[in-house]
Amino acid sequence: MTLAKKITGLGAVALLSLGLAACGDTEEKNDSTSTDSNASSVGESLDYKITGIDPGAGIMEATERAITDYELDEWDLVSGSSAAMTASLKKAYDAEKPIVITGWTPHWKFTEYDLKYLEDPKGSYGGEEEIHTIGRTGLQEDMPEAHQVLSNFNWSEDDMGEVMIAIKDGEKPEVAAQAWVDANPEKVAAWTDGIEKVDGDKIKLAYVAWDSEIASTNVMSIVLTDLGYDVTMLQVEAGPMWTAIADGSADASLAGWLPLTHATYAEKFDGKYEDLGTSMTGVKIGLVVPAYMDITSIEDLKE
Ligand code: PBE
Repeated sequence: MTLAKKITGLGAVALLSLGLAACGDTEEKNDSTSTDSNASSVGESLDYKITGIDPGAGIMEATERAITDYELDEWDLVSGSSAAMTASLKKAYDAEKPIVITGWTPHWKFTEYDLKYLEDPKGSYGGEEEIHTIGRTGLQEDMPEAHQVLSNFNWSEDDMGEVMIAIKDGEKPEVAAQAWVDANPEKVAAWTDGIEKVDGDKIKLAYVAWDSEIASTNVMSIVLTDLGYDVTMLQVEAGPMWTAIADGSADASLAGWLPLTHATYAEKFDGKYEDLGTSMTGVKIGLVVPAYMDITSIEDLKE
């Protein structure tokens, strides 16, 4: 689109600011209001790259499936980490540039930025997901108290959000978790009431460095410590996390996303772990873009 053509579509105020900006800056910059203005499609403007997270995450597998389901042959899913993804998102968002990320709820990014899920008519990302607590076999026998607390554990998206946002704002995870525990004695009591204290028994919680699971695992670590446990938090990748529960090298994890996100892991280790129940319902995974992007469905990435 030429500059002249674009100006015809602009209002007086926009025209004025364009004129003013043109005095001090280059015309070229004025012409690129969002991103690569020469690109004719979202794909082109993004070099056909979806910004992913750690390779073992279930959302990565779901995204590969979406690429197949929607015949997005030109697109690549780029792996990285949760932290790298949010850094890329911030950079794109601040510049009002397009970006497509692998996103999930609950996550503070939806509080921080105006984002939307791309519609998924083919269901590559499933529907409503749940977060499950999983334990090694034999946990109930060996540590009945912890087993009970872990089975009781459930909280809301808002609860998790408080911890996640505090961490995002620079608080140390254990400090943010402690603040939540201190502020919510009745919720903690619902998980621990009637459970006897132990005397320094060692327990290992495996988790992946996803913002949601950093929050939950830090909270549970404090709750179990207060019950007398000697808690180790083991940060690993998703595959090793499920393996650690299955082979008993870790005792439990709060990071099982089911039925779809971790279906491959759950099937692979079927019978080798115990599902201790749901800590949160109505969670979700999918492709997420800034609200200012002019697309609504994964199908729109094909253009
Ligand atoms: N997540 C957060 C994980 C589960 C928790 C959606 C990034 C995943 O995709 O495996």
